[in-house]
Formats: sequence, C-alpha cells, structure tokens
Amino acid sequence: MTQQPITLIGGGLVGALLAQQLAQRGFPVDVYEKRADPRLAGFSGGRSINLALAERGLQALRSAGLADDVLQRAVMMRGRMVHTRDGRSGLQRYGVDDSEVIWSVSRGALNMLLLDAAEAAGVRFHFGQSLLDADFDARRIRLADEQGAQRSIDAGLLIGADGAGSALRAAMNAHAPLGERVESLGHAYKELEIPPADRLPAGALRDSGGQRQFALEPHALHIWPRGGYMCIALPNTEGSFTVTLFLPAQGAHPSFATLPDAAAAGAFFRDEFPDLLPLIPRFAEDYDEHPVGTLSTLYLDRWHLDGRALLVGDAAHAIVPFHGQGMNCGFEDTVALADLLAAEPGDSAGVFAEFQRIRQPNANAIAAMALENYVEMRDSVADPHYLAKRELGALLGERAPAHFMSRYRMVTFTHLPYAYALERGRAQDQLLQQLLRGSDRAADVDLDAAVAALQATLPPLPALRHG
Ligand code: FAD
Ligand code: E0Q
Repeated sequence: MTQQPITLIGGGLVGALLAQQLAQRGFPVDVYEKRADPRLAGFSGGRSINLALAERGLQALRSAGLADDVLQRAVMMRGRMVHTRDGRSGLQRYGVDDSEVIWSVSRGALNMLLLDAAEAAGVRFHFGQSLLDADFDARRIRLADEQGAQRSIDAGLLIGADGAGSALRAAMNAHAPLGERVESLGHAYKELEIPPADRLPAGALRDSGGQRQFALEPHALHIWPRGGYMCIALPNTEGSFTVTLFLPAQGAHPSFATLPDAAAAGAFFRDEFPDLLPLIPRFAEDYDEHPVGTLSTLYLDRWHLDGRALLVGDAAHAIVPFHGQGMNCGFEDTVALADLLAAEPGDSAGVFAEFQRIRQPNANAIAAMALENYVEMRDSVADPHYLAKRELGALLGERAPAHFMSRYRMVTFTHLPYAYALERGRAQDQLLQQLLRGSDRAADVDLDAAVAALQATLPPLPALRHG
C-alpha cells in the first residue's frame, strides 16, 4: 500500500527522529529545514551545546533502533553535583544505581546522527528552506531559500516540528486560531564554556586560598544554586563542559539588564561563583559574544487543523528546561504519532485528534513540573526541609517500592505518563509533608508508621515495564 506523502517542517531533533520513524513505517517524507545541512556546514566550528537525555527519549531512540549509537557518544551523569556558596560540593544521586542515570549528549552530534538515520530510511531533506506561510485550502506552502528567493510547492500532510517559534503554527493560527498562550518565565540564559582540564591555564585549579581544587567530576550534572538564579554545567565527551547561567531577564540586580557585558558579569561571577569563574578562561569573550536566550512555556488549545496540519515537539508545547525533558517529551511524541499514523494512515483527522487527546495532558503536566523544578533547583536543593523530604522519600521508596517512587524518578526513569507523575507526586508530597510535620530531620519520623500510612492512603504504583 502506498502511504500518504508527508511534508515535515523542521529537521531539528524532533523533526529528524519523526521523519525517520515515518519513513520506516512506509511513508514518503520530505523535510524542509531552514538551516544549512549541519553535516556539510561543519557543526564542529560551532559551539558545543548539550542536553540531558533520559529514559523517555532513550526509549524512543530504542524503538527507532538508534539508542546504542547515541549512547556511544554520550556522557553518563549519575546525579546532580550541588556546589554551595561556601565552595563545598556533594553528589545527589539521580537513581538507585548506575542503571538509573541520565546522559549528556551534544545537540549538534545528535542532530547529525538523526539526519543520517532518517536519510538512510529514505527521507528527503531540503536544507536552507524556510517555511514562510501555508495555504491550507490549496494545500500549498511558500518557502524561502537562504538568498531569500521564494517559491511555492504542493504539500502533503503537513507536520510542524519547527520549534518554539514555529512558522507553521503561525500559519495555522492565521487560518483558524489555535488558542495560543505564551507565558514568559521572566528569566533568561546564556551559555559559557569550561575547556578540558589540560587546556585550563596554570593556576585555574586553585581556589581563592591557593588550595588545589579538583577539575569538575565528569559524570554529573553540576548546579550552583544561588536562590534567585543559578548556573549549571553538563559534561561533553571531549572533557569540556557547557555552562548555562540562568538569571532574571530584567529588573533589579542581578539580572541580564544589570549585567549587560562581561565587565559587569565578571565581577558578579567573582562574588557569586568564585569556584566556577576560574574554570571559564574565555569568560569575557563567551559572555560578550553569546546571545541571551529567552525562556517561556507555550500552551495551545489545538495542535492540529483538522486532518491537514499538526504540530509536534516544541512547536506544540515548548517548556522551560529545568527538568531536562523538552527533547525527551518531543521524542515520546514521535513514537506515539508514528504508531497512530501507521495504524490509520487514511484517517489523518482522527489520528491528529487522538494524538492531541493522548499527548496534551502529558505535555501540560511536564510543563508544570519543569516550572516547579526551577524553584527547586535554584533554591531548594540546598534547603534542609527539602533535603529531609527527599531523604524520607528515599527511605519510603526502599521500604515500600510498590507504593512510593519520587516524582523525579517517575519523570526521568519510567514511561509512566507525565500526567500520572504530576498527580501521584502531589499526593506523595502531601503525605511527606504530614509525616515530617515541619521537621528538617527524616530520622524523626517513625518509618513503620510512615509505611503503614502510605499503604493506607495511596494505591500501589502501576507495574513498571523495563527496557
Ligand atoms: P528545535 O530543536 O527547535 O528544532 C526546530 C527546527 O526547525 C530547527 O532545526 C530549525 O532550524 C527549524 N526551523 C525553524 N523555523 C523554521 C522554518 N520557518 N522553516 C523550516 N525550518 C524551520 N531538553 C531535554 O530533553 N533535555 C535537556 O537537557 C534540555 N536542555 C535545554 C536547555 C535549554 C537552555 C533549552 C532552551 C532547551 C533545552 N531542552 C532540553 C529542550 C530542547 O532543546 C527542545 O525541547 C528540543 O530542541 C525540541 O526539539 P524540536 O525539534 O521540537 O525543536
Ligand atoms: C535533569 C537533567 C537544563 C537542565 C537540564 C536538566 C536538569 C536541570 C536541572 C537543568 C533536573 C534535575 N535536570 O537535576 O533535577 O535531571 O536535565 Cl537546569
């Protein structure tokens, strides 16, 4: 049977993986991507930016047959290393052992791997082709090349994987409103680089007192929480780290408005991140050359225009990055959509509606959890009450694994729907709160009574599938 041709806009992480999966299921797929082919343009010249890949994304890559290839180029992160103001650091493990870890992957390398895989599956890519708008009645789209030359072409089934600023979304919204709401976080980010230890200048690994400081642990996600703002760092395979500073965009100091350049920001780092600054030898160049990125959450009432066009990934549900789940969620989308379309290739309206019915509550849930995680990361990971709750949760998880699993673990290491993790996490949190009664010591709680209360109030967790 010949399947309906698909016109995909955007060959980023989600677009490339979706294209590969649709081609594997027999659909003819054309992808129009605004940027040049990164495999030719040479991504190596660009900056290395990395992301955390967790179980959901990994599961999608497994089903596409790509997980092993990706993991070969990834750096294992066992937990978050929290660096406090007094210069101390400690590892908070993400999972129970090395089977529960997350992975730092290079965005550029991952994108190139996915493009190769999609092409091998038969996908046709058209690079340097930017969507301008769409005529959904005539089923035509207008594109511009990198010189600005425009042309119109016939489109198949339209799928937008063109990211948070989606041009297809704008075209759909102009045709019939999607109920779009964009909530700006008010905080923004900038990326900086820590080179491999052997490329750091002599003396960089000494603290302010001249004591030897160790290079950063490579198998961790590093966090410097500072209350209203924070830095994080994720490892790269070459021994470097990509640092991200998260800070209010506007307003009273400190904000990107009060730190407009490296001169101001350098003094701020010397005060607030004294152990981090010496690890960034090109601080001034990085700070002045790299753009400030904005952060917002996107909510839509509708993700599709009947059976003609659908949005996936960030184009449908961009979220803030503080749970490291945006790509993971988008990868989960691709498997759900490819399976639904393959099952009912003749009924795209039904498939798109079903896709939204299944995925939207989950996208809303991870959006909410990602927002909550910012406060948790920048504020609470060093807070005694938070740590006590975390410890009591860990004890309950050991004693009653069928009844307690931390929300972080449900999100990061299982395939339980995000909406379930949000709801279950709320109920568990209420119980922990009651058990601790304001104490900062998990040891104050009678564990036998706590387990009994847990089993009496909450139903068992769903049985988990593994792998
Ligand atoms: P994108 O990656 O944005 O890709 C969109 C593609 O469409 C691009 O290639 C673009 O060039 C192309 N395009 C755009 N406009 C057009 C047009 N008009 N015509 C044709 N093509 C077009 N997620 C995680 O899972 N883990 C993390 O650790 C993580 N960290 C993050 C850190 C930060 C600072 C940020 C901002 C995000 C982070 N995310 C993370 C989220 C993740 O980056 C996104 O969820 C993911 O990139 C979404 O993929 P996408 O393919 O939907 O969109
Ligand atoms: C992860 C992995 C950008 C980013 C990516 C992440 C995480 C964080 C903080 C950030 C959440 C966590 N986290 O450590 O709880 O697990 O991806 Cl800021």
